[in-house]
Amino acid sequence: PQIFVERTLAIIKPDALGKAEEIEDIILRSGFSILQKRRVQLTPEQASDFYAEHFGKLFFPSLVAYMSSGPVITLVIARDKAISYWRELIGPTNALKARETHPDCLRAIYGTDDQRNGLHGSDSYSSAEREIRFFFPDSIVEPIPVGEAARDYL
Ligand code: DGI
Repeated sequence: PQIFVERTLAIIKPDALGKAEEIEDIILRSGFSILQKRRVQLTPEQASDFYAEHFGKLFFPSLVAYMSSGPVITLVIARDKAISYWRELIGPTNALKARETHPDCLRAIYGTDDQRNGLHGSDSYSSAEREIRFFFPDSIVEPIPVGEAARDYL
């Protein structure tokens, strides 16, 4: 089968920033390459733009306040099936529930509750495209087919 190196956007959120090195280590040990990395202090306006799909929801103002409460680290990470694999690794949105159902996932380990869940991952190809461009405007987003030579290792 043709293998694609897919990219996704990961964010280490303000509450998990102190564990960034540990988390980056886990990312690398899970078969991802880290292609780009930026430490960013989001303004409330930028956080609102990033989470625009949630505008109008009850938790929106507090989500924006949280995401702009301190620096975050944004990473473009890549491997085959990166989008779904990273979502699986971070686990369910609510870190408290995740501790019961998926105790090994990163949100269970580094998150606190339904808002402060430590990590973000794009949930689809179209959000990965938008979110990578949001932080890395010059970045290539399209999956890269791995060359013929790689087939010898399959
Ligand atoms: O894609 P996810 O981050 O897993 O989840 P999402 O896109 O539904 O929500 C985006 C973020 O908004 C999520 O990481 C944490 C926050 N959030 C989601 N649902 C709730 C919430 N925050 C609060 N306080 N309450 C919620 O029900």
